[in-house]
Amino acid sequence: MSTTEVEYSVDKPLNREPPVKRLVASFITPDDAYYDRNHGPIPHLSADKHTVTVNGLVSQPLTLSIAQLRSDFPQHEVVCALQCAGNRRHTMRTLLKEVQGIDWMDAAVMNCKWRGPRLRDVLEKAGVQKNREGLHVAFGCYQVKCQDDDWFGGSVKLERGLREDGEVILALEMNDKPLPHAHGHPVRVVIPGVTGARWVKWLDRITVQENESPNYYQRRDYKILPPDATDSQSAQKYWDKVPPIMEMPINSVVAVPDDNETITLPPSGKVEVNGYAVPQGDQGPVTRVEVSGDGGKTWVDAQLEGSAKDKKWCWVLWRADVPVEKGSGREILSRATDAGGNTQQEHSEWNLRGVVYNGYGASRGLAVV
Ligand SMILES: Nc1nc2c(c(=O)[nH]1)N[C@H]1C(S)=C(S)[C@@H](COP(=O)(O)O)O[C@H]1N2
Ligand SMILES: [Mo]
Repeated sequence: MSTTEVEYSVDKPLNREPPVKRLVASFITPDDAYYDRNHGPIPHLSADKHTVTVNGLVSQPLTLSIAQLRSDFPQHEVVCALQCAGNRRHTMRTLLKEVQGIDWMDAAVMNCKWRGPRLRDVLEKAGVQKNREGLHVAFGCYQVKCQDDDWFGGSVKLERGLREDGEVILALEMNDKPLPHAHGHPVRVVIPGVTGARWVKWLDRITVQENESPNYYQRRDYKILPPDATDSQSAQKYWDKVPPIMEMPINSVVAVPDDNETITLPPSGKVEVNGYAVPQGDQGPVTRVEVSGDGGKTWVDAQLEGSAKDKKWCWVLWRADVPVEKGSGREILSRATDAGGNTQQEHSEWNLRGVVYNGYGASRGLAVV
């Protein structure tokens, strides 16, 4: 571990997002528009030397090389959105009340093609226990220390990890190339529909166990605390009681125009608006996006672009021509609905860590001239 070459540090990890306009320019997010979210340094691991150990409640513990992960199992491809639970925290903080955490705007999300063996095939090979009820599958990375723990880990219910239509994979490739170092090279977990914190990068351990991952980022972070947890002290009593965030909610954002822009109104009286929308957990795809230029009094249906309509786990990019009156302080809102019938509400409830904000998408402070 001490010999691993690393970039950045425990004290100053790499955390950044692209401009949201650049993000919505492409259905598959290109490598120069990936967001980065790290709780520690980025290790540079060798695909020739790295191994993943599979242990715990399995009859045949395994240690697999990257070559084995590639050649001993069918490779599965899935296109899906990866989102940090802190995406849109800035909106919760400015619209509702101050929260704790990095000031993510609307772009801590990406939509990529991932490829690698299915978790279920790897666990079957390890002889996963037949009575699966109540068990968890935990993912670990012991390569580098993190800010609040000595390692990084997360878990999901074993049933979720094994579901045939759940499409959980151990990704070796992202957008047809080996994973970049910053995004988990040589292997990371991909769990479509589930929050990014469980998509462990630089994966080196998979454990079938009776309890959730004991890691800090499963037990003491990435939870929606109730509103009376108003500071770190009043939060204490809730950490053990509140479940970890798993499935991400229905969401959308307005990317173009961006906040505080000046727009010249075309003769049509309508402004061209673009954004993205993501479905809730496994209830995709997004089936409808509505947009309002008058504070929610009237809504127009957006066109959902490209091939996303039938893709369950993806985001959709959308566009609409929306009537807006001239003046300052104008606002454009968006509201998404998915195949499961989930629809965004105007606001979501405040929580101390500012996670999972999914009120209406919005661009505010527009000057329409
Ligand atoms: N080993 C490890 N895996 C990790 C993290 C981390 O800090 N260390 N961050 C998690 C979080 S909180 C998110 S949102 C995603 C971010 O993935 P990305 O940096 O590829 O965008 O990775 C997850 N996997
Ligand atoms: Mo995250």
